[in-house]
Parts: sequence; C-alpha cells; structure tokens
Amino acid sequence: MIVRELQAKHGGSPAAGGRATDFRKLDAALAETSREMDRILEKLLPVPGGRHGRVQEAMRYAVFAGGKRLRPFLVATSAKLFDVPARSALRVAAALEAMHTYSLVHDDLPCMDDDTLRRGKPTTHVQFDEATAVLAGDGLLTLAFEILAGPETHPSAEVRCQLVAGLARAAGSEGMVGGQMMDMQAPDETHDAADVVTLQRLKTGALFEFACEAGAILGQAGADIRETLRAYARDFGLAFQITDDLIDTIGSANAAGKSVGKDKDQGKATLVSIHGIEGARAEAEKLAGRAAARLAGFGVEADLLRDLPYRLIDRDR
Ligand code: GRG
Repeated sequence: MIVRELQAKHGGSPAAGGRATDFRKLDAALAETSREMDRILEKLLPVPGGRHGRVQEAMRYAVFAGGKRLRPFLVATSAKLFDVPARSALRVAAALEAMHTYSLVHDDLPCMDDDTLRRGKPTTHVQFDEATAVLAGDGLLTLAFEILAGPETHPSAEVRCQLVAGLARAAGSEGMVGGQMMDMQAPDETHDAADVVTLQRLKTGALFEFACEAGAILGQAGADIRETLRAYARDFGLAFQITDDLIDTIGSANAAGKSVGKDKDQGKATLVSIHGIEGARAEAEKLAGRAAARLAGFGVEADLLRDLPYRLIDRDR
C-alpha cells in the first residue's frame, strides 16, 4: 500500500485519481488469471525426468514461486478486447511468463544483481546452484518460443511468426537485455531522468509492451490499435516501475518478498532518487491516469485495463 501510506502521511489525491477506488472486480480477475496460468504452465513445462531432470525441477521451482502473473493478465485481458479464444491467449501468456521468469532467475545471479530472496523464497541459484539456475533460465527462455511457435497458439503461421518476432524484439538487446546492460553499468555512470526512463522502458517496459500488443496481434488488429495498446503499456510500465522503486526505497523486505534498499546501496539513480518520494509518487499517479486515458477508444470491455495501473501503484510487493 505504498501510495496509500504516503497519502495517509502527507495527504494528497486518492490513488485512483477519481477512478477505481474499488478493486474487487480487478482483484478477482487477477486471481482467476493466476489460477489459469498455473494450470496451463503445469501442462506446458516439461516434467522432470532423466539425468537432466534437475534443470526442469529448477524451471518449475522458479515458475511456481508465487509471481503476480501480471504480464499474463495483460495478455489475456488485451486479447479479450478482440474476442481471441482463451486457449490462444493463455498460451501466449504462458510464453511471456516463462520469459519473465527467466529474466528474474538470471537477474538474481551473483554476477548480476546478486539476490538471495525472490517472492519470499530463496532465489533459484540459492535453492539449486548457479550453473543450474543459468540453465533453468535458458530453458525457460527457449521454451517461450517453442510455445509461441506451436500450431495450438494460433491457426495462422503469420500470426505465430509475428508473436515470435515481437517477443524476441522485446526480450533482446534492443529491449530487456539492453536495459539490463544499462542497469549493470548504472553504478559507474551518471544517469539523468531521461536515461532512467530509457533504462526502465527497455528493462521492464518492453515486455509490458509486448504483453499488451500480443492480444492485438492474436486478434489481427490494425497498426493504430496496436500502437494505442503499446502506448498504454509504456505509461503503465513506467508507473509500475516507479512503484517498484518506491517499494525499494520505503517498503519492507517482508511485504515485498525480496531485498529492499538495493538501488541506494548500489548507487543507482531511479526516478525516486531524482524526483524524491513525493515527486515520484505524483509521477506514478500521472502516468496511471494517462495510461487509462489512452484506452478512450474502447468501451467498458477495457475497464479492467483502465483500473490496473491505479491498482499497481497501490501495491506493496
Ligand atoms: C537478466 C536479461 C536479464 C534481464 C533482467 C526484469 C529484469 C531484467 C530484472 C528484474 C529486476 C527488477 C526487480 C526490476 C523491477 C521491476 C520488475 C521487473 C519486477 C518484477 O516483476 P513483478 O513484480 O514480479 O511482476 P513477479 O514476482 O510478481 O512476477
């Protein structure tokens, strides 16, 4: 409840900016997607077996560690705007969650962010060992593309190719990997607000952009609609990231399920260190409002997506 806590302490407008003050419907939808994801990931992840079973155990450990399944929710909910069959959307959502999980497993490694706690549990390299964690990440990354390429994902091979290319771009050196590179160099470099936004847009934003566009790709929507959803994701992603930085600055490791205070310890610039806690909070609220407003062209069917950014700036993990 990071933003609410700040409001209680310092006053200010409601987190929802006058919109979603009651998140019950959204929370129920998030919980339902989470259950659906567990079911489909259970089927799609390899069953540990043979002499190489250890890597598959580690893949499962990381995937079923209790993530929020936020990216899958974005895929599933954006796909509903285009009446995409749930089976297709859930496969794409599962592929993206596999990709996201790989990034967390590798990010936690000693050679990267060197973390021992994730989602309230020992990180994968702590639970297993470093080599197994590297391989589990590799296994999840490649599984993501296997899932997208499968004919059950969409009857059109062209759509499947677009999904594969879209996820590869988002996860690669012009997306998440590029952002991670910037992040690794961050303690040795001076970053202004624009640099931080670029870093975040690549490191965490690119997968969110893919998540929101994926529904439109599955629904074979036009370029302008795809761009609308990407713009929503950019604002949403930055609001999400600022909240993550607020959690890192003023949250507790217990509630967050991971170490906090790391950015400051590592001397990394964030929008919180640049704008201050109040400034960052105000920016997150502005971005949440702008994300919701991007969806003005849709009807009530987009309400869950409109509410989501407000919900996420109100989280504590
Ligand atoms: C190793 C190539 C490579 C990339 C790593 C995403 C990333 C890049 C690192 C994660 C570092 C981090 C904690 C970033 C903050 C924002 C973020 C992505 C948080 C984790 O996402 P959530 O909150 O996680 O959706 P859950 O656990 O709910 O799935």
